[in-house]
Amino acid sequence: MRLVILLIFLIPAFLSAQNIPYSINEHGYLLLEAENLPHSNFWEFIPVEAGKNCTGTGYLKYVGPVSGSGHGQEIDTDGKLQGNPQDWILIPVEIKTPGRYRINLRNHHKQKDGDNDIWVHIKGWPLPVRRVGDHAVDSFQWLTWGPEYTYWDIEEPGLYEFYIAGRSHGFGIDRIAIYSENAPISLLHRTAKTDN
Ligand SMILES: [Ca+2]
Repeated sequence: MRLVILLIFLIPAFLSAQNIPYSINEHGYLLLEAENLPHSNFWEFIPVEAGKNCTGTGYLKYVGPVSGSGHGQEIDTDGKLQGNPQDWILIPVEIKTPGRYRINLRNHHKQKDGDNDIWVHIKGWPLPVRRVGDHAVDSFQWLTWGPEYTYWDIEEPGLYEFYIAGRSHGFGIDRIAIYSENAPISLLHRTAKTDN
């Protein structure tokens, strides 16, 4: 009986720790709070502060090693700057409708430059890996550069493991959007309760 009671408590905890495949909704997008995803200790959970325009319970800030060195490395043609896959934020997504997919990050950082970018890619997808970023200071907003030239033309339905790999210290991720190019972006942004 004790074992049964123990399992009743442990099974939900076990399941919630799994990174199960996510689905693209009927409008063509997926929206996640970054802090709900499994992450290594290269990512620090920062709880939401009163008055801050952050959604969910907070955000994840990258505190791991710095990779790449500034301008001239908008792309990683060798795929060697993403570090260990165990430190990536992984988002497994079931894609049912082929098409062009993009990723956007509602982010936070404190400098105009130096802590303002990050790598995004799909596991096993051909190189290069591209970096995306933002120039806003101490605010929560979607990326200001990167999504326009970072996309994946997915031709076959299946499971695709999108990932985010740290690049600069202090880059925080509040929300993650993965969406079909055909998804109405205005609808995507309205779903954030305090969006900008
Ligand atoms: Ca969040």
